Amino acid sequence: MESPPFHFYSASRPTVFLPSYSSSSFLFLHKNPSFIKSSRSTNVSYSRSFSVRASSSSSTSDSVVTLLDYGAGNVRSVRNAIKHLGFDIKDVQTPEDILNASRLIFPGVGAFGNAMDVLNKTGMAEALCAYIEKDRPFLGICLGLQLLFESSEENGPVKGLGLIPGTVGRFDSSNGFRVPHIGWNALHITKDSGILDDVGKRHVYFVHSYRAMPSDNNKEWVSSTCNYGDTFIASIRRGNVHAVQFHPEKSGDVGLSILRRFLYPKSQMTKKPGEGKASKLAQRVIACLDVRANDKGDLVVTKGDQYDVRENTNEKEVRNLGKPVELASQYYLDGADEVSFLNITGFRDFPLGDLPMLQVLKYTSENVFVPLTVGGGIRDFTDANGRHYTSLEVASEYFRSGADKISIGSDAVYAAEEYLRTGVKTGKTSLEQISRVYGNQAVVVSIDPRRVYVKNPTDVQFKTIRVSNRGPNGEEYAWYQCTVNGGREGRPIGAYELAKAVEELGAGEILLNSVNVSGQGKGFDIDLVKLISDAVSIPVIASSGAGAAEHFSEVFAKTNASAALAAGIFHRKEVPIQTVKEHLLKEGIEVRI
Ligand code: 1PR
Repeated sequence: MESPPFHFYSASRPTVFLPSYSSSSFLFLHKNPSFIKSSRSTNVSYSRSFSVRASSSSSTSDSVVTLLDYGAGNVRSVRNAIKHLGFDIKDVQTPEDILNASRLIFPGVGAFGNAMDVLNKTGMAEALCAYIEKDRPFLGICLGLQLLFESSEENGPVKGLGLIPGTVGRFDSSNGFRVPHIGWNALHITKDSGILDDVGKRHVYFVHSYRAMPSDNNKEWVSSTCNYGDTFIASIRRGNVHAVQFHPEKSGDVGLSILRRFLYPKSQMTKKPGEGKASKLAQRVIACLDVRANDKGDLVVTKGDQYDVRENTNEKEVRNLGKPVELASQYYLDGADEVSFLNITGFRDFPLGDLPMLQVLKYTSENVFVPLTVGGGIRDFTDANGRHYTSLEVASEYFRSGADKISIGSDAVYAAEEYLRTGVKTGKTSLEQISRVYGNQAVVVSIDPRRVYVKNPTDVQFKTIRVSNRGPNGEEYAWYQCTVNGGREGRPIGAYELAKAVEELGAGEILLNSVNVSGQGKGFDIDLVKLISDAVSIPVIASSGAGAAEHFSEVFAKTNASAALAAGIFHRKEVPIQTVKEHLLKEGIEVRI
C-alpha cells in the first residue's frame, strides 16, 4: 500500500533525558536480563539520531513479528495470537531492534508514566518515533495507542511520544458510566483502515480507564471511534501505522482477523462485511470454571451446591465435571465473552506450587482469544523452605501464564477490614500493589457473601436491605456477610462495605458470588446484585444461581450488573451459551454474537 506523505505533529516530541533510576520502575522490567542490564548500566543521554533501514524485507524473515514487550504486564495473549496466525516473534532488546523490524507490534501495558519512563530511559522512545516517522508497519495496542499522543492525565500530566496531537484523559464516571470501560463495544469506522475491514457491526473487546478524544487537530489520524459516555478514539491509521485502543488479541475471531490483516497487508483478502448488530457496550456472558485437585490429584472442573463440591455418596468424592482446558476452549467456541478460572483451594494450597494450574492457564491461553481471569490463593506466602513470595509475585506468575485479569477473594476481605478500621491506604495490600503495577482493570475482587436475616436494620452495623422474600422467621431485612476460605469463615464486614472499600483500594471490577444461591439454579440473588451494583461505579459481574436463560435477562433488567456469570448450567450442558445470548437479544439486551 502506498503510504501518504507524513506531516508529523512535533510540538511535544519526547524529552530524552538522563536516567535517574527509581528502583521500583525497574522491578517489573523485561524478562530478558540483558534488556535490564543495558538500560541500567547506560549512563548517557539518548539523544543520538537513529536511521531506519530502507527496506522491510531484505534481512528479516517474512514470518517474523518484532514485539516490543517492556515487561510491565501480560502480553502473553498477544504472543499467542501472533503464533496462532503462523508468525514467529522476535523480542525487542535494543532500540536497534525496533529500527530493524519489518513489522512491529507494541502492546502497551501498565501505566502511561511507567511506560514512558522505560521507553525514555532505554532509548526506545526515540527509536519508536524514528520508526513510525518512516511509515514502517506498526501496530500499537491499548496503551500502545495512547503513548503516541502528546500527553496523558494518568498520574500526570505525563508527556507521551507526541506523534499525534491530543491529550489522553480519564473517562468521566460522574455521568453514570462505569470506569474502567470493560467489555465488548461497537466501532464507528470513519475511514478506510485496512485492518478493520472485517469488523463491520461486530463488537471488539476494550479494557481501559483512559482514552484519547478526536479533535480537528488529530482527525487525519482517526480511523474509528467508539462511544462510551463520550466519543473517543478507538483506532488510528496513517499509512502503515496503525494503533487500536481495544484488544484484537482478546476480541475472538474478529480480533484475529484484524491482526491477520495487519500481518498480511498484501494478501488478497476480500472485504467481508462483518455480520452483527453492535451499537454499544454489550452485556457480557461469562463461563466460570471452579478448579481444584480431586482425591486422585488430577485437576478437575468442579461445582458445588452452596460451595459444597463433594458428591452426596459414601465416598464423598470431589465432583468432576470435566477437564479445565477442554471446557474453557469449548466455551470460547460457544461464544463465552470471558472465561474465569477459580482455583478454589488456593486459600490453603500455595498456587505457585500448583504447577498444573499454571499449565492449565498456559494451554488455555493458546487457544482462547477472549479475556481469561484467574483467582484463588493470591496473597503473600512463605513456603516450606522459608522463601517468601509476595502476592504481587503470585499474580505476576498468573499473568505470565496467560491471565488477563486476576481475582482476589479472601485477601481482599482482610485488606478492606483493615482499611475500614484505620482509614489508611497503606499501599501494601495485594489489591493496591497489583493494581498499581498492572492497572486496576486487571484486578477483580471476588466476593463470597452469605445472607444474614435480621428483624431490624438497626440490629447490625452493616448495610441492610429489605428483602424480596422474607427470612425463615419472617425477617424483612438482611445483610450480606463476607466470607473467606471458600465460604467457610464469616467475617465482620458486609458485602456492601467491602465493595465500596475495594473500589477505593484499586479494584477494577467485582465478581459477586452468593454462597446461598450458588449451584441452586433458581436465579441470581437480585437483591444482592442490585445492592452492590448500585453502590459502586466499577463494573459488577453477577454470579451464582443461574438455571435458565431467563435468569440472565432478569438480572440485566433489574440490576446494574455489567456481566452475568454461570457455571453449573454450562458444565451440565443444560443451557448452551448461544441460547442465553439469543434469548437476551430477543429481550432487547445487547450482546456480542
Ligand atoms: O480466597 O483469593 O483464595 O479465592 C478463592 C476463590 O475461589 C474465590 O473467588 C471464591 O469465590 C472461590 N471459591 C472458593 N471455594 C469455592 C467453592 O465453591 N467451594 N467457588 C469457590 C466459588 C462461586 C462461583 C460459581 C458461581 C456460579 N464459587 O465460582 O462459579 O457461584 O455457579 P452456578 O452458576 O453453578 O450457580 P481466594
